[in-house]
Amino acid sequence: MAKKASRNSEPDSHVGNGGELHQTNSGDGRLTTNQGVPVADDQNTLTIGPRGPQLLEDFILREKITHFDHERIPERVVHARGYAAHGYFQCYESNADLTKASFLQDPSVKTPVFCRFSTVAGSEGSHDTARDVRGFSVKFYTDQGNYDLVGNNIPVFFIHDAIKFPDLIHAVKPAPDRGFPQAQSAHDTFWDYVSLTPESMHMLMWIMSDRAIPRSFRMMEGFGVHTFRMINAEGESKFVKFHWRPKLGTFSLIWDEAVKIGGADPDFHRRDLFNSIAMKSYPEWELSVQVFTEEQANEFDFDVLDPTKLVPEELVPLRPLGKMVLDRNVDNFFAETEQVAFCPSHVVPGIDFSNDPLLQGRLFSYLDTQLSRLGSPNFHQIPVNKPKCPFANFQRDGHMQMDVPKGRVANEPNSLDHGLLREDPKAGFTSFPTEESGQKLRIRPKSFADHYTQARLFYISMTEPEKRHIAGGFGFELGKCENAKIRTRMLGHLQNIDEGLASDVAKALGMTGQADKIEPMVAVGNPEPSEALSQYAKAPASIAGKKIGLLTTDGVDAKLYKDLVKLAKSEQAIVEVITPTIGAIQSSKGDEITPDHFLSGAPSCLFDCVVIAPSEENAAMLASQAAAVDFIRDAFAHLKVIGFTEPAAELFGKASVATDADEGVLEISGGKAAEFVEKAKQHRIWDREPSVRAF
Ligand code: HDE
Repeated sequence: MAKKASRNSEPDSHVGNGGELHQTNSGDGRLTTNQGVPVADDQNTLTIGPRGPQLLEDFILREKITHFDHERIPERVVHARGYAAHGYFQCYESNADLTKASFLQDPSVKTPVFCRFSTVAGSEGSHDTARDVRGFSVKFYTDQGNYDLVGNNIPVFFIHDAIKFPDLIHAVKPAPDRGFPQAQSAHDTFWDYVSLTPESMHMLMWIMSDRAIPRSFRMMEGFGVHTFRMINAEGESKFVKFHWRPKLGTFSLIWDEAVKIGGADPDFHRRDLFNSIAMKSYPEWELSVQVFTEEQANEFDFDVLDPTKLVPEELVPLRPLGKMVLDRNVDNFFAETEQVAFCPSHVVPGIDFSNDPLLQGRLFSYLDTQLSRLGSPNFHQIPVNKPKCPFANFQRDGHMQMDVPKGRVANEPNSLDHGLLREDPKAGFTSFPTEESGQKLRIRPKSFADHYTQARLFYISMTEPEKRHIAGGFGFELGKCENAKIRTRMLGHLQNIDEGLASDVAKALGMTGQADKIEPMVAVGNPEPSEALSQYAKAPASIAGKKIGLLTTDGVDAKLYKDLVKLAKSEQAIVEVITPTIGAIQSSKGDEITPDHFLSGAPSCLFDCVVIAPSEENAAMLASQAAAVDFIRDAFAHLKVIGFTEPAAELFGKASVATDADEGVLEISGGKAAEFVEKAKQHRIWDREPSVRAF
């Protein structure tokens, strides 16, 4: 019996209708104006005669067009391009010893969350795979109010002080005269700025590493970056650093792959998140904290208030708090993902700030930006921003007031409303009473002066492929700088970080021996490597959450197809079928298979590992397609595991890839699909890399 395999890559609707936020425009199915007037004709404007002039009195036309004219709001000045989902957070056990934050007390409670991932520099319509930091923002709707943990996928930042942020962002955004380049740091203004700002060096190492080109939001770590405080019911405070760890492991793209995906599927990351939630393969992260006292912090050889520094896990291990699961796509991108307003100042009792100067500046900036972006101090009334616990105060009026507050009184204290709303000195938010004294100064603490030791720590903690990619990243970006002075200045900084790295980058640029001499303000330390900083030293051997691309034709080997689908399912991965055209094909047993992609729309960069298995009859036709040749060539250059069946040999010849090139190219005819899947768990064949690119 012919079975029909359906496409699994593009669910046309998503599961888990939010319900609460979802509204149709009219209750009874009739199309109406915004005033509720039923519309008789929504296709034709009111005119005098069939070919005559239009009438200004057409309120239906004017309402529709006016609303359309005002559909856009300012995009976020940074993190404009983002994607989000709903889910929940659940702690593993009570953390009452550490914090009184209510959502961290009871493991039976699921706290709703809304989580938005973003790139920083690109505008809303830019592509997902740009080299950039990724935002990692989580809004916890706790029963003590909303808590926003607004972090990044990199644990440090470029600058010490918020006063520098506009300059940093102006430097990375398109140049003001010409309006390009878009979503890129590979240009003169960025590298000029950071090379004149040595505190950026540690962050630059992360940005040039694979961390800045994640494989998926689902495979990305997150960090709170700053040092925060947690306070327990006894009023004791500890410092904490927040970490999110993805259950699937942390994986990245190869730079050439990221560039090609940018063209082939600019929505690569958002599609990946949407589809995996729609298929009920819910992404999950573990939230942990590093906990330390002020006394411990005083012993570290860096300042925990300096956001360009991390606390190595060898110094303070991670304490797991709980897990976040994202299990529901948004119902409406604009209403939820665009209108969500995160503010680091949204904290709850039990969580407090440190004096990190960057954090302090952020506490002002986010509330301010929501006022211009969303246009009103009532943005907390937008459903996605609204607390899910009761909230009430005497704030009134303003643009777009959605509530109808009742009563004569809008002031506090008062004796007229029978004392309905009162402060709660016991359970209300109180700031940790730190002792503060000193002169009023505009000055940088000396304890922030070491710009190179942790940059070195990061570099020496990388595996060989990760080191190569960092050198390649610097080479590519600096190669795009027209001004040679910027390149020699950056080479000078790199020499202070690691001589080997500086020499590799100089080689990549063809500028050996041309580094400036840059004197560090304090002696650069010689730290021990920290394995936790490397992605690949701790990568799980797994294809969970990944995609196998099966390039095939009519007549595909039925057993191979079936085996691959079955194996993938058991490993929580998926198979997507690519054929020269998009119409249904038949397997060798006559089963009908609807392909997920047609060849020229699905280059191999969109998949984690690939199988090339044309039928005997169609092998020559496939070998005549340039896109099929590129498919193999790129898969090989992107270090992927490639499985093939015998008829694919001609295609390999055209791509100049030997069928026995290395352990990652496997003949899998005759029921050997399991061998392919086992090998694909390695993710990439790193040993292949030196043979396909210098850096
Ligand atoms: Fe942000 N940042 N930022 N930032 N940031 C914004 O707020 C700002 C910084 C981060 O998904 C803006 O609502 C200043 C560090 C994320 O909606 C704005 C400084 C970290 C998001 C703003 C920083 C972040 C933003 C723009 C230096 C990691 C996206 C739109 C003091 C810990 C939130 C908006 C979302 C967004 C200001 C530095 C993370 C303008 C002034 C460090 C994830 O308010």
